[in-house]
Amino acid sequence: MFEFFSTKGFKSYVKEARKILDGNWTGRYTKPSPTLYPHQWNWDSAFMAIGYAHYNEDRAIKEIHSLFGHQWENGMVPQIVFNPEALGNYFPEPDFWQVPGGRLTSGITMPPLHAIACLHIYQHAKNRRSAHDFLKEMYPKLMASHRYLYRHRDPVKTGLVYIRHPWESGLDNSPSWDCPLKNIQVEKTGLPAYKRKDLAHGVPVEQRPSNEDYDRYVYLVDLFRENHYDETEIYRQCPFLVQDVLFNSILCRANRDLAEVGKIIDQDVSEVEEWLAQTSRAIRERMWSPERKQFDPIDLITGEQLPTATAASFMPLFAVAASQKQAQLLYERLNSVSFCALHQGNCFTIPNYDMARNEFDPKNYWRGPVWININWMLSQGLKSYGYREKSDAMKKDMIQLPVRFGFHEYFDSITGKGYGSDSFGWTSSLFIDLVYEYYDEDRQALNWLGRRKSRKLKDVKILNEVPGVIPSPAADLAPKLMSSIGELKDMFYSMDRGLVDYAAMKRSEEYRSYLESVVHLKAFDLKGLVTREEKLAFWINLYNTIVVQGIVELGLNSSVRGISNFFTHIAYDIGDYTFAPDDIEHGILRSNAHPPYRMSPVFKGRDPRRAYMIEPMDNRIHFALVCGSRSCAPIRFYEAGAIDDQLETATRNFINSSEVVILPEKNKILLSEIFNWYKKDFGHRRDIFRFLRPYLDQDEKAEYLAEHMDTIEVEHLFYDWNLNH
Ligand code: 9WN
Repeated sequence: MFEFFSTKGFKSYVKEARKILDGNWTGRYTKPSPTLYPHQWNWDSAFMAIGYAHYNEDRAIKEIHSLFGHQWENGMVPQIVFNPEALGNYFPEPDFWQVPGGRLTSGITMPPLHAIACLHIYQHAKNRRSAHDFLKEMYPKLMASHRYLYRHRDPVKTGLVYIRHPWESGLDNSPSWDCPLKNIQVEKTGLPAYKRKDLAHGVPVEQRPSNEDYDRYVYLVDLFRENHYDETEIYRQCPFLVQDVLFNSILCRANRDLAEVGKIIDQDVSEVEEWLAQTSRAIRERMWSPERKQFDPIDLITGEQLPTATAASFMPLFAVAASQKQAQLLYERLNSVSFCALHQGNCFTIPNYDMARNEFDPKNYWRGPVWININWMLSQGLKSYGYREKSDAMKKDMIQLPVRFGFHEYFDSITGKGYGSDSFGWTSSLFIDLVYEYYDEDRQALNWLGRRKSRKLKDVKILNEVPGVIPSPAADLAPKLMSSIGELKDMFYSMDRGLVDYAAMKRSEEYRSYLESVVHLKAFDLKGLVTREEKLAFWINLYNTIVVQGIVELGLNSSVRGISNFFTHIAYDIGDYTFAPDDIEHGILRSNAHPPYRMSPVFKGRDPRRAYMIEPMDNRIHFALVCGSRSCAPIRFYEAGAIDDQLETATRNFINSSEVVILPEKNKILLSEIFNWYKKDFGHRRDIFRFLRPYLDQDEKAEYLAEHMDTIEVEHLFYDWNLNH
């Protein structure tokens, strides 16, 4: 296996993302989308600034300034700042809100992400001095916005603030609000006349909130308007008052960052620290549901928790408010089939709603699709608690979604298809942030490998030596080994949680007995393998076996990237010779072809192992080896008698997975890096297309490829180094 962490190719997508942001930029703020959302939105602006911070500090600062330029006297930062030049295309606009003083804003707020964005701007600033001035200017405004929340949205001092409209949550039609909204009795005749405008921009109705939802949204706005936006009155009368997990978690994290901001500019931060302590305690103690082992919002009208199954309930990870024990339980749920586990096929990172529930809808807005902003926050939260592998896998998925499917508002959690608006602001800006961070981590990883030589195995580590066990010949050794590996997988790998308990595996009796059988490879007579089929099955199985054993022995966390020379420095002694995974792959199975980016073949000169090369090579082996791609077929036992069918199936599965994506609308085909690394085996573009053709499901995309073989643009996807289990 060839190991190279490739980031090439993203630059063009970063360019595309920047172009989208340029297109949505109005000179003062960035529209969330070109037509659906023409005004300035509260938390969108924070997400935009986070992306801009990497390459256009000035714009990041202007974005925040523009929003806070419309902060209310009571400190509230409004959900929408309307652009007078863009009125007429959105509902509701100022004529409907009628907020005091004729302000051009809505009369509600949104999750307070701005302290987080301001700190991020400062941390990435090239011009530290002007960023310092920016923090000085923003600090009192941010303080006023948090003070507003604690004063007006937590009147009985619980440490948790309430939202009074689903739009304030940012997740408008989240299933979490079904119950409290249903409790609002709306008489159609009592509602002011209104016309939805969100359905006039080409987004299908099934991807947007329902009319029943809109009636209630309007009902609540009407109530605020009638009460002249008086918070005390609204608190008395509003039928929707919810302490939301996402809102409070963001506030908690924003307090943390605001305290940091205050310290940078030498302020007394005791008030913020008090808020931080109160809210994180209240999240931990009052929002936690011990029975459901999750965080749930609290409905202040009924006084009850609202049992939910949305991604918002994991948000205390982002706040760093969950205890270690709570975080572990959250992780187990988050990394399960309900929310797309590591290595699980047919899903893309965390959807907004439990995929196992009846109400789950992969297309409808906040009722199932994947949202980049939610995943961005959760991946940071997971990293803070040490769930690095999951956090990294999420980052890759977040990068891959727009690369494969475009810069959409949200994505189908099963197919990845983009929905809602295209050219979406925060998808573009957070993509930029992720790629910048990814490049950075990549650079650090490479430096780290260079510096820390100890993570390289110095000598070849023979994995089939057990003191006291004498090798003896056995003809059915290979099938025995595979069934023994299968047993280990059944016992120690949990598919729904995506976890492998390597430590327990290593301690187990089953592993000991597996080790004892692998010793006998030393007495195995390779000449006993006569037919091409026998040889193929034997070597593929052996390759897959040694990789799994290598991971267990070296204590790697299911990714071979933990050791820089993994594929050359673990080996089995077989008969008179030693074989590392690279010897098996490139020497035997690829007929001694050069490993990619290496100058010489693995068997040099008269290496006697050349006698076992399989010629001609069968390029389908690439889809049968434990290749590290989550879309690979699971490790299976290959049998000489069925090897051709099995390789056909493995190839077909791979080619129809997300490793080969045809995008007719972009005249592009995205191909796994495997086709790039192994040009020697697959040839160049036309040869690759010819190879793909018989395997591709016969649909319009396959037809498109057949008709555009000469003009279609090829791009390569980056490689996921997590093992396929
Ligand atoms: C209402 C702008 C906003 C996001 C929200 C998202 C959606 C508005 C709408 O669009 O809400 O605020 O009209 O649907 O739910 O999170 O900020 O992108």
